[in-house]
Amino acid sequence: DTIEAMRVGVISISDSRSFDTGKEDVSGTLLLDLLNNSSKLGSVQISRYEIIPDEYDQIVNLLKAYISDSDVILTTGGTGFAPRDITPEATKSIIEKECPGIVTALMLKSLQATPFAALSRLAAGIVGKSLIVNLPGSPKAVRECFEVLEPILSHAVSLIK
Ligand code: MTE
Ligand code: CU1
Repeated sequence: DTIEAMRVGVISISDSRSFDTGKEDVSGTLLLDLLNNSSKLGSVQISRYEIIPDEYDQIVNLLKAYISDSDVILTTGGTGFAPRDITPEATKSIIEKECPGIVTALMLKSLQATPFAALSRLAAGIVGKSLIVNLPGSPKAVRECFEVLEPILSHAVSLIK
């Protein structure tokens, strides 16, 4: 597959984690940790990492900015049913090709872990040469979903490029 390092951007989307609440970004840092220590992913380079509130325009603008230097963009949070959860809508507004197989794989795995997985509306798609995947906000969900992505990401990236 790919010889160069896979460039991965991470966006943590959460009001409570972004405003100065003193709340740590556990899910975002866990995701960075999983990416940096994966034996299956091959060489990974974290291109960017940011924490932003559940604001539609901020999410869209940041996703657009990440596209230029990320092969994969992983978001965590804002996929649920709460009024301010709009990560999937912001993601869908810019994706050119939907990736329902990734969504199905994540949902299948997640539903095996908890029936509450049905409450995530996560999306996945391709924009230009970048793959965007939404993950739910909890560290547990991040861990479970990462297991699904780990074996497929480098092949996905090699096809997009
Ligand atoms: N998916 C997995 N794999 N594991 C989980 O524990 N939690 C669910 C769901 N998806 C969960 C999961 C719960 S409780 C919610 S409310 C939704 O994700 C939405 O989470 P979010 O709004 O933080 O994105
Ligand atoms: Cu929940």
